[in-house]
Amino acid sequence: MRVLQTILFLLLFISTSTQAQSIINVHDRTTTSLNGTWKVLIDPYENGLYNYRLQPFDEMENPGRAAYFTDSKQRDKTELLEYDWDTSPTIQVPGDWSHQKDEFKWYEGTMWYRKKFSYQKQEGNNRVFLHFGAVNYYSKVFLNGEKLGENIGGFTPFQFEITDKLKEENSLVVYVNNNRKPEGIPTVNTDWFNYGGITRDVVLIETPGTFIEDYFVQLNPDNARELTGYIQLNGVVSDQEITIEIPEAGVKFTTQTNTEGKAEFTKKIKKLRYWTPEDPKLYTVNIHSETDLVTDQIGFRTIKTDGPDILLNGKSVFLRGISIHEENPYRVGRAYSEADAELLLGWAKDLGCNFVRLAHYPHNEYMIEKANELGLMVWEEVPVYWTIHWNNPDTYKNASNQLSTVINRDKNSAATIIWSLANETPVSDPRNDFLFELSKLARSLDNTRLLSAAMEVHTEPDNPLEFIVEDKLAEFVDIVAFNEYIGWYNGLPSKLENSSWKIPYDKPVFISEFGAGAKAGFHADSLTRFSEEYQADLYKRSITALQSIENLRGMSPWILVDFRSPRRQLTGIQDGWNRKGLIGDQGEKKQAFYILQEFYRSKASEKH
Ligand code: GCB
Repeated sequence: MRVLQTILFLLLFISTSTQAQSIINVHDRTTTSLNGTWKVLIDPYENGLYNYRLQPFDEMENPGRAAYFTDSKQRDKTELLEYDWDTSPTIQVPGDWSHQKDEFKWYEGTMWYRKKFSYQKQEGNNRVFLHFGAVNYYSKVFLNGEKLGENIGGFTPFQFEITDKLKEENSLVVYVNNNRKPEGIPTVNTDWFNYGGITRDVVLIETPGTFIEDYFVQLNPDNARELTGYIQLNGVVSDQEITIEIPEAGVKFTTQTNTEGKAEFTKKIKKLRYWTPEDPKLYTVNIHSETDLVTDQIGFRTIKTDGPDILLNGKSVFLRGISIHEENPYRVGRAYSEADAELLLGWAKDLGCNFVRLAHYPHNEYMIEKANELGLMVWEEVPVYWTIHWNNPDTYKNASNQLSTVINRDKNSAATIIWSLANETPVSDPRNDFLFELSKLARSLDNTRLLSAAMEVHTEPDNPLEFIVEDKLAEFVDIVAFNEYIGWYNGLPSKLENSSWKIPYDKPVFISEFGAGAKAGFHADSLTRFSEEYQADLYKRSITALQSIENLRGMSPWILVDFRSPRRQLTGIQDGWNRKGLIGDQGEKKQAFYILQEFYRSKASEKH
């Protein structure tokens, strides 16, 4: 029976995992920003989407003027029209709605956005794409009253070609719904704030008729003297000459596209200055096709594991990490800009990190670009978090779409060394099948990075001090990562002193979370919950205890900065914030920040 179930499930998985692609490296393309002031209509009853018989306007041939996406305006005083975009309020894009207006703070539901814009193509046969960095969570996009399509997932890019749909004056209307859904990725239950809205940049990308849609330029993971990858054209595609050039490295060669517009290559190269945290060298890479040129800044490195070691360019590294949510505490809201990335990653550098875990969903592209520039290795994650619907093929399709979209977006990022499949998911056969399929998908898309997932520890009744990591998932990832909260959710920090570990895998071990809550500026003895002293003591003891794990090759404690979470209601202490940050919501460094900083400084000066 179980075998049959599994086969059926896998068939469903396989038949539902094809994806549409977004153009990569958006920041180096010809773009026009649609960021700025947008009109909004709050629509809890979805009046703009359904008539009073609950029939959806976007599935009707003639939706009529009541549908908000038709952007209609009262014709004369006799017409009854119960919305008016021109007099509706405004909001800034990018940016979540939750913290732009007080009345939107706790709102979960539908909000409509409208932007009017005019656009002139630079050249007659150029093409134009409408690209969204991310919209949380579910969106439908309409241009000049016509539906372009939909997207599910709040942290990944999507786009539509609008070449033939553009007019001189355009009305772009976006339906955004951030309702949490049991079958969603993430599901209804998380420990972060459900910021709604168009949370990342919106741009028009103009390309030549035939353009470089995608490319993968990486070192062969088994041979650092070899460059491998592909270029993918979109348009008139076969028999086109492609030139790849890395001027500073003296690399220049040509290759030819096949009938699908793909040009694969393998090229011997001289030794490069490999990307490392100490020397985050990025090379200018020019890719020319007969009609297009794309320039990117790419670092080159290899990353592998060998038994318990993580080898960066063949040398064992210890990942001095920290977990980060995509939030700017000063603005109280989703982080989305280059300045936000500088703030967050600047703090991580100050802490002595060479690694960041970008939890629990794909962060924006500025974070990835800055990490490449600053020399921070990156763990990227998809929001397969806690208890999701493992048996639902749509849930799998959603997860696999988010995973393949982020891999597609960041596959040339040297900093990105780990794709994480999940966080603290409860062990069961359907969960193992689901994650095994995701792991195969990730490996099929990218063989140049490592896989991991944040797993859990457990104890047996006869020995409550022996912490065990035994999980089928550990067998098909490269790094055995787990979260542990000994001393916070599990006893007091002194419990760490007598703890021992059973982790029966010949693989690197990584502690993806440990931590304790502390309100910045609250001082008491080290047994008082939420005092800085408690948190600092837990950090001291954790650092000592974790080092007794033989295969330990890194950690990313929870978390860099306090972040908003509706689960955290303790008045006067939490006030809606998860207080496990090493930095408070006003940028105050807590005592534990300095404990970890000292440990990381001493680790950095160790010779391997
Ligand atoms: C965890 C979760 C993280 C939470 C954290 C906490 O294990 O992975 O998302 O925020 O614990 O603070 O409880």
